Amino acid sequence: MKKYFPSSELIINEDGSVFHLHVKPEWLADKVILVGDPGRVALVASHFENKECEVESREFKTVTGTYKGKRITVVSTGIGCDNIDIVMNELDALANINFETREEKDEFRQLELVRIGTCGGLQPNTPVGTFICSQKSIGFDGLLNFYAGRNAVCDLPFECAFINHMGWSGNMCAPAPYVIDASEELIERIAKDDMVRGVTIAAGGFFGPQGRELRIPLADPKQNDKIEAFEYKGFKITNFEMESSALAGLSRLMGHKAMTVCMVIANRLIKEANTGYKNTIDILVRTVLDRI
Ligand code: R1P
Ligand code: URA
Repeated sequence: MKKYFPSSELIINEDGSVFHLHVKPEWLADKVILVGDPGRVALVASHFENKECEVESREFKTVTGTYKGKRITVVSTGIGCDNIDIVMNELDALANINFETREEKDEFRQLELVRIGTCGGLQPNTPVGTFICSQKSIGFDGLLNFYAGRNAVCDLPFECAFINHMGWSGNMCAPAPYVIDASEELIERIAKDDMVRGVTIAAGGFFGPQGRELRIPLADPKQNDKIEAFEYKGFKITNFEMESSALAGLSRLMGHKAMTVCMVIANRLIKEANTGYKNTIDILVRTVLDRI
């Protein structure tokens, strides 16, 4: 029996587009670039030879076009793993659910998703300007815990080692961090050997969860010192951003390929930041467009 999705579960707008993204099934390419900032969609699309659709709703802006003969969709997700839940489920529905019958399609269509973002670097080898691809992501967000199969796709020994190292229990562990790998095939093809391969913490906020203290003290003042010192089987934690864990986790559960690559705009170790990054992130955009 085919799975059927009623209108309360998969909301389709009157024009046949999916609820939040406002994208119609025929507009979705197999290759998808995700960016946080809606303004970054125009930057990616400025390299397209042609645009076949352009749509915007809330923080979700989408353009599908062609780059050197490759059909690519670029979508902005806004900030945070909660938005990744929306974007990934709606993209997967566009690819793998028939919007006329509301049934799962017979043949699975696999998407290739690359997130291009910005991040905070945590190590001496991640100064401002470094491109870090998230080989593993540590999700502080808890999103994946709501889906069956979470344990089968996560690196459970790594999770234990990290929690033990942090000495966290109770509220600091709720939800428990989950550790998830990006697509190895995409990393080989896109990160090649000119990007740092790292372990990324996808934090549930920009300030406290990333150890930034303004007026309110942190629950664990030693959090970032411990994160910077953590090492497990040769892996060290390289950077903070806010979406890679949910992207890698949901992609694994759904059967898609995904990876995140971010440009470092603040190095937390040496306390430097670059707010003029909007001009330089284009180098990363062009590199990903060439390799996707
Ligand atoms: C925080 O400033 C935002 O920047 C990073 C974080 O993941 C978070 O979304 O990525 P983007 O530049 O893609 O938004
Ligand atoms: N994005 C983040 O999430 N953290 C940083 O420090 C910089 C960009």
